[in-house]
Amino acid sequence: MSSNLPPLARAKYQEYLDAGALEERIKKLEEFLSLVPKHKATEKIVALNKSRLAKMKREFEDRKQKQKTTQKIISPFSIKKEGIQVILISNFQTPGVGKTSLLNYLTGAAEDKIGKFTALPEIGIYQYQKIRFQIVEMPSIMEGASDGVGNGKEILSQLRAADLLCFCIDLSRNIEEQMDLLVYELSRADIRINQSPPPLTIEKTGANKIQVLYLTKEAKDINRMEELTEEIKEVVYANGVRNGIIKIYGEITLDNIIDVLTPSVVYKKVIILGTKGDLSHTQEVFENLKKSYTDKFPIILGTSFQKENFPKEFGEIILKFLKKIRIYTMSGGIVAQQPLIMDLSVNLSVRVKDVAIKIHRSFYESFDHAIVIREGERQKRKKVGLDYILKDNDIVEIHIT
Ligand SMILES: Nc1nc2c(ncn2[C@@H]2O[C@H](COP(=O)(O)OP(=O)(O)OP(=O)(O)O)[C@@H](O)[C@H]2O)c(=O)[nH]1
Ligand SMILES: [Mg+2]
Repeated sequence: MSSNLPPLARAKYQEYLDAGALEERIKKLEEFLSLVPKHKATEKIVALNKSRLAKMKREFEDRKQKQKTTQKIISPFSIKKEGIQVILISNFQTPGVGKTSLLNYLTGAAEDKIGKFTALPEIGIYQYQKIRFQIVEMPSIMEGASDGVGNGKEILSQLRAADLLCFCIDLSRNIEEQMDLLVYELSRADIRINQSPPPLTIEKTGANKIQVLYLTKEAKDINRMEELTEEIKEVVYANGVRNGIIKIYGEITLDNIIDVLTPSVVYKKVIILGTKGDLSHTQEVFENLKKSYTDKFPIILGTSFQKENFPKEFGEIILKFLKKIRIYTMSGGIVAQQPLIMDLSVNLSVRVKDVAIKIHRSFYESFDHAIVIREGERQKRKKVGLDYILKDNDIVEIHIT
């Protein structure tokens, strides 16, 4: 153990080494990590032990899963997804931030529940241009939620399945306290906020060694590459991987490696909604909220349900942020009322091919050509092939042979 560590951390490490049961070992190692100061000299120790921790947690989850398979009960916190799922969440220590008010404003589904404590999820459907958004108010989460306090595990597990999360922050109260708790508990539940999955893959192989390959110009430009390669190998090894190829496509950190090795990590889009913007001094607080959090949260909105001040184009904001586009299919000259929602984030573009497959594979297999109608273009109507790149609001008619 390095002499860079404070005595308390060293003592905790010893407790970890002495601990018997897996759960106890996990706990001690987590406590150890929280006691290690974060700087250059401790970076590697932290990464190595995080990797060990991830491995132990995986083993622990596997064991639990095996025990559970026989006794499956449906949790009241688990919501079946319908349309684009948007979850409203807040900090229990700041009650009544206005989630039910927001749910009711968008969906009309909770008039008589405003001002009452929400203990179980409330659901409503918000329609925006024929697109269905399922708005779910989750009970607020408290300190220790990620350890299961206050149904925390069930709530966080539903958050992991959502398309979008809205942190609802009361602007008339301490915003740091509210933000800190949400960010902390989500991070402990392996929910990464507004991050893309890291540009790397880890494949297990038969060969008895760990190989690290830098495959793009950006990856090759990483400075201190040799040192990093050694560190990556150690971290991967500590995670129990003895042979494999690590392919790197861009700039990465050791934490990214651990994330890829941790199957429970999910990447979620999160926006912040400041509420009660009608109360005094909230304008100033809202400005602070924006200033402190824009780096990590590109969308921060100020709202007031008292004054019915809320973006009319909320659906539009969500679609853009989630990189989703609308495609209207046409058949025999009749345009469908409801658009198909296509995901731009997967391949960075949506092609006629993707739409054909989404409608039905047979449209792709027997494809002949497609007609695309696009408003505002000089040539409004075009005959195109499978690889044609589509834009938001395009109308597409697929012809088969
Ligand atoms: N001044 C003001 N009060 C609001 C606003 N939005 C909600 N409130 C009030 O805040 C109280 C709590 O609102 P709820 O919508 O029930 O809050 P919640 O977040 O659902 O609360 P929990 O479910 O208990 O977590 C109610 O009395 C609302 O009328 C607002 O924009 N301005
Ligand atoms: Mg509520």
